[in-house]
Amino acid sequence: MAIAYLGLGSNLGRREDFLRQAIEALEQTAGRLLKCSSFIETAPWGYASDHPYLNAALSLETALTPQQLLKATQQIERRLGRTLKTTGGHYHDRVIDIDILYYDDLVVSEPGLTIPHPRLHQRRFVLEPLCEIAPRVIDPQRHLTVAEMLSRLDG
Ligand code: PH2
Ligand code: MG
Ligand code: MG
Repeated sequence: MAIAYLGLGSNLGRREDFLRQAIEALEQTAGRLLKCSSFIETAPWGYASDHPYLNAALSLETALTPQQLLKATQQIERRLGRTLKTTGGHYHDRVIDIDILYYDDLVVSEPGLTIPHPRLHQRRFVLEPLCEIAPRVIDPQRHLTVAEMLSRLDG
């Protein structure tokens, strides 16, 4: 069994419902929910949009490999109605986004799957909810805790 940390986001439609449905689907197909953060409202980051996000982070105990977990998250995104994929750093509004942030202390770099999530340390909308549930988890690439990375964003 591994422990995976996931980041969730929605900025279209009934955002809270989409997050709840994604969490329920993850419990059914990906593993046992250990902790879930509160849902926090955040401004769109990295692109211009009139639609604010709800973001959350959770931890799962999972028997899936990282690749299987990625497939499971993509299936749930499609099932909830996600259409556009991010291409070349161009973001789109979306009903649901599920990103793998950490998978134990594994470092994975392959086409379509990078763990830890490559931009996690720059993103308050990821670090803030993650810090609620896992302040002392250590980033295996940066050798900093989640709380340290969040405080470095502050100043
Ligand atoms: N996700 C993005 C791009 N920008 N901004 C916020 N506030 N929340 C997100 O989840 C988010 C974003 C790409 O996945
Ligand atoms: Mg994302
Ligand atoms: Mg994504």
